[in-house]
Amino acid sequence: MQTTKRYVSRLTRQTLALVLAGGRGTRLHELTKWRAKPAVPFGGKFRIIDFPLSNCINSGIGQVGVITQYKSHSLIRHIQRGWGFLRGELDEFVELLPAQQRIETSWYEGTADAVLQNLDIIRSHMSEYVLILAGDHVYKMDYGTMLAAHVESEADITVGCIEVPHDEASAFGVMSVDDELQIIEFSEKPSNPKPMPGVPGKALASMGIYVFSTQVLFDELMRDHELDESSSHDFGKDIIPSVINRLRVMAFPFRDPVQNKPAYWRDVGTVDALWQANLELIGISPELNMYDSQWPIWTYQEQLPPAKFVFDDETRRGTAVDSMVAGGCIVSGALVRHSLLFSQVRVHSYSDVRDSVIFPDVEIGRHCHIQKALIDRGCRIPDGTRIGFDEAEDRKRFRVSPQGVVLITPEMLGQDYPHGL
Ligand code: ADQ
Ligand code: ADP
Repeated sequence: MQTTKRYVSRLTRQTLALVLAGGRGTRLHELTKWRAKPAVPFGGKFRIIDFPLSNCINSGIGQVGVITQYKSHSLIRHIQRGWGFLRGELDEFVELLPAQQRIETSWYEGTADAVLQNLDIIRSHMSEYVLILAGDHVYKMDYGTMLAAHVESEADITVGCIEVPHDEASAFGVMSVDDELQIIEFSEKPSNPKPMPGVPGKALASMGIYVFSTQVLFDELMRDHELDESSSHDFGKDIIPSVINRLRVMAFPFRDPVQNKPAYWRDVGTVDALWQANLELIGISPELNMYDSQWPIWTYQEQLPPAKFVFDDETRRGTAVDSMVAGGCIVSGALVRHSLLFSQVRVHSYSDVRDSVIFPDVEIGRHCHIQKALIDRGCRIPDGTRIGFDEAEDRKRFRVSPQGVVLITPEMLGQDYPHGL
């Protein structure tokens, strides 16, 4: 494959990326009551959408539109504040494309409709390729290699794919491919997913990311639009299954080029998955390396002082171990173990926090004992609170996930959500 740097950078410059960031992500329950899933905090100082956006910038794709719809306030604020550093004079931008009834009076229906409603904007960019991305997955991917594969294989559409455990496959679009990697079958969220030939425990899942040659995208969106009632106007449900017999639709397996295995890719769509993916980061050598200077994850960050640990002679505490602690945190007279503290978290004397993920601006009072919790932004945990020790007690006030993670939001504590959630 012709993946010389110059060749790939010519392709990335001819590409417009559209990040679909309008979905709610209902399986995150109260965490997405007031924010879209792509705006959910991740990794101590990021939000989920920073991953696909950083992938675009690091891949050399400077023209990016973010299509928003559901509860987009915090997402819009984050992007306006954090992603304005691109150089407009070099035609680099992250542009917000809110649902705005551009074509008809309806709001966005499915994902394809969300793109269709921005057709005139896409047309005005005159790019050769359009890369459609989901805004709600955590991964580091060079889209340049996917674009190169699209061009080399003379595809009309290329779908990013990854191997997933067979018993989880019915949550995805599942495909079968021929020797050349052309997709010959595609079913969206099948109840009986087909295993990969020769690999019974795995299925080949769509990552929900697509390269379209621009004219193909226009033609297919218009064709789908005309179907009206018989289509839900969704890429996974309608467009991809309807084109595989007519067009050349190729699969692009997302693999780790160094370790030659399926790459790190997480749909942190449930409370358990979100808690676990965050805590994995504090392991000794996590699969997702955020300390990689070759592939920085960009974000909006406030100017904050360093984390502070105040040792208290009486409690003999004031530390965090086996943990990650973001800027602006103060742990005073307390012990934090195997936990991830986002920015500006305060943990007060005599308290003990373990196996927990604490979102920004949380205050944990004195004499609190907290384990296996996910605490949402802005919660003020009253002195003496115990969480994670008595499931029946926890269930009365909070949400307990199938794997026993206790989710706590300001509303559950009778408190207001902070501004800029
Ligand atoms: P799902 O993840 O179920 O399946 P969907 O809920 O449509 O697909 O979300 C895809 C992306 O679009 C998300 O980033 C979401 O935020 C966004 N989105 C959803 N509705 C939107 C709207 N109306 N406006 C703007 N953005 C919107 C898809 C594919 C599967 C594939 C999985 C991989 O359909 O084939 O396997 O992604 O996770
Ligand atoms: P406790 O954790 O025992 O309830 P405090 O809330 O008073 O006690 O905080 C303990 C320590 O945290 C303080 O002595 C101080 O060193 C530090 N601290 C608290 N707030 C700030 C602040 N705004 N700036 C700098 N340090 C602070």
